Amino acid sequence: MTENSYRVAPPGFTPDQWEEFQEKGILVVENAIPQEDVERYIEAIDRVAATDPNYAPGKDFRQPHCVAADPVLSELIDHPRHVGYGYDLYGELLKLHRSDIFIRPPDYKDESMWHPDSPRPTPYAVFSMDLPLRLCIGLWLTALPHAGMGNFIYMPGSHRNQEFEQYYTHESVPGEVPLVVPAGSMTVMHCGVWHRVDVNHSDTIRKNMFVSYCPSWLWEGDRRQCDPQWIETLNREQRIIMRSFPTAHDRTNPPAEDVPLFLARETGTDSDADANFRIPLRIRKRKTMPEKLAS
Ligand SMILES: O=C(O)CCC(=O)C(=O)O
Repeated sequence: MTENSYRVAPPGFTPDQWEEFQEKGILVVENAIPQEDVERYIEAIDRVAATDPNYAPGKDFRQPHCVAADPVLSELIDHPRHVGYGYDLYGELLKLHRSDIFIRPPDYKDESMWHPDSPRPTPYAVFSMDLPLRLCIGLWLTALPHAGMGNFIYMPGSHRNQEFEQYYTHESVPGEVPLVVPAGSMTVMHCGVWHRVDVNHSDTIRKNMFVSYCPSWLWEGDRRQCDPQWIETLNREQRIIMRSFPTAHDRTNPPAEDVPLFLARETGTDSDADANFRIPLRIRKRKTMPEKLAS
């Protein structure tokens, strides 16, 4: 494969977004998803739910590893609308950590209490204070014009705290923000942001998806290995980002054919300008976006 046949990394954080993300731990991008995609994703969610023996209409539903559950959802693995945010943080070792469908029906009682994303007893922040080791993209497919609709509720700036007085309660906290957004909005969230889920007193069924990314050496959150036949259906970047490896060693040392994942956005090349070109591409260091900003 020649360099030209690799894809350039899709856009990620703008400088303003990166500043806001560092301050609040979350970005809310309204109208990020076109209406036709909102409709396609809702149809796919409904197809997946309809064939799941655990789904009952009117009941709460969560489907992990949803990118493998329907071909329309597989496109979320490397979707240019959001994959660049993950690539900015995890660079050439980007991996899809987990993907979930959520259906929060009327009368949903906030089972999801205040928490940051796992792990909890020894959070990732113990090791990585500034950069999240998980980045969660939220795709909000139902209009949420007010609170009390099973909204996602978060505490801006809380990604800097490993303790939270209301942890594992449903208590309302001064400063909390219920996500009130039009259908087709996207969130980009640091895994350390404390959040909970609101009750749903409306007659609207809230449907959304989470697609999370991490470095490839971190354990994936919703699978061990992927079905090889499903992997065959994916494009090159999707296959790489799923990181479905036969050996644990591959997690830290991906095979040569998986490098580069993407070409650099700024230069269209597979290496940093100041790289050590004596080193084989497979193991040549490449900077992530925060490293580039710092250098
Ligand atoms: O249903 C939701 O909005 C979020 C669920 C949740 O808190 C989580 O998966 O960590």
